[in-house]
Amino acid sequence: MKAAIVYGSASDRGVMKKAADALREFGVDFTAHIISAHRSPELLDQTVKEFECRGIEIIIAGAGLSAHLPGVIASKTLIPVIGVPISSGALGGMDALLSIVQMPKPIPVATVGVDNAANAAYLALQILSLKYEPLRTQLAEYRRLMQADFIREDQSPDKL
Ligand code: RP5
Repeated sequence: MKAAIVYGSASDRGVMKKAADALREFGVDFTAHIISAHRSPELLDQTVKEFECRGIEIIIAGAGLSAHLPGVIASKTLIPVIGVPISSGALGGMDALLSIVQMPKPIPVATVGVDNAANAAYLALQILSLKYEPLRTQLAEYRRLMQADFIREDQSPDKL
């Protein structure tokens, strides 16, 4: 199982670490790259080609502001791209959210909520689990425990 995490600036690291943590928790190998669609376009081109050669199966791409990174990656490959809008800048991530989610057909980017890099990883894990049975079992157990914790801890009426 191979994933790649790409983000547009070192200033995105804190958000994107949440994706890395979730992939690690489930034992999925990944590489991480800081690349900008605007500031280092040639490096982006080269890196996407390397993803294809290395058999990368899913890409998580995070960016803020005009946030073209996930869409430009998606335009260069058939590997599915999950986009993470990042709340850098004056518009609090609304700019990045609209930029990432409003891709023209037939070049989709599956978009998660602003700064929700963990959800990007969980979606990546679910997609990978279609192919990798042990991962499917791990995810099912994770959901079962999460549900049990939620019912035990959060639903107690005496917590008012
Ligand atoms: C985007 O611009 C990056 O993804 C980052 O969220 C934002 C600001 O980048 P820096 O100016 O902090 O490098 O391309």
